[in-house]
Amino acid sequence: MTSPINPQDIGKQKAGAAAAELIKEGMVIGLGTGSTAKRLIEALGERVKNGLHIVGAVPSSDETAAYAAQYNIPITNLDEHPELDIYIDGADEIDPQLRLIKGAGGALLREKIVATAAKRFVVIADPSKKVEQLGHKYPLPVEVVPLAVTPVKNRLARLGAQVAIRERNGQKFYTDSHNLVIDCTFPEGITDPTALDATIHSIPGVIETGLFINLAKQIIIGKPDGVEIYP
Ligand code: ABF
Repeated sequence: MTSPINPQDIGKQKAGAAAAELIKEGMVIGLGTGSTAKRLIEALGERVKNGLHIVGAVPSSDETAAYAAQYNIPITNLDEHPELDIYIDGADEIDPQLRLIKGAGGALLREKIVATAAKRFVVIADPSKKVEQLGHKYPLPVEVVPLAVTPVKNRLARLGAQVAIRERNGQKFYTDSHNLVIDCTFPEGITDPTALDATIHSIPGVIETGLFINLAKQIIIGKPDGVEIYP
């Protein structure tokens, strides 16, 4: 297990550990992606080692699948279990209405599919993720079919976004589903997330956006001295 070295990391660990306690015997769960989700997996792994039996976990990325396997968490999929008891994942930004920007890790499509398959979606985060308005700290990722990336990029720019095709190590970044990601920065922030999401979804070639609206039911914010839970 990674040792927490700063208050933010300790907060992630507290949030992950608190969320692991929500997982009960016999559940089918969804596991998120990112460093906070890794703290959840570690805490859940400890509970599994101590005898907790879960039916299975649907991972939201290949990286999470591999990490969960290291902790002997049984992996399943949405064909075996199309309905999940709970999905727990991190976020990049969380607004007061529990709307989220996700996808800095590039797993937005699978994250949204797994989140919508769950009866309950709980977000885990450190306090830096709370914002008054979405879009000021992180760009909005848009997952796009590679064939359509240039026309979609131009359309997104016409919506007022500063656009960049995501790269990693100097190469185009491909998602687990073999698509590209366009990161969109809106200089004024995102004033109407619902309308923007609908507009972007109407562009042919767009697969998914990192806006998660009306999906999160609860937020667990971890701090060095404990957790805050909303609502
Ligand atoms: C996933 O991991 C993503 O949707 C989000 O981009 C990121 C959060 O990562 P971390 O917990 O490392 O801040 O949840």
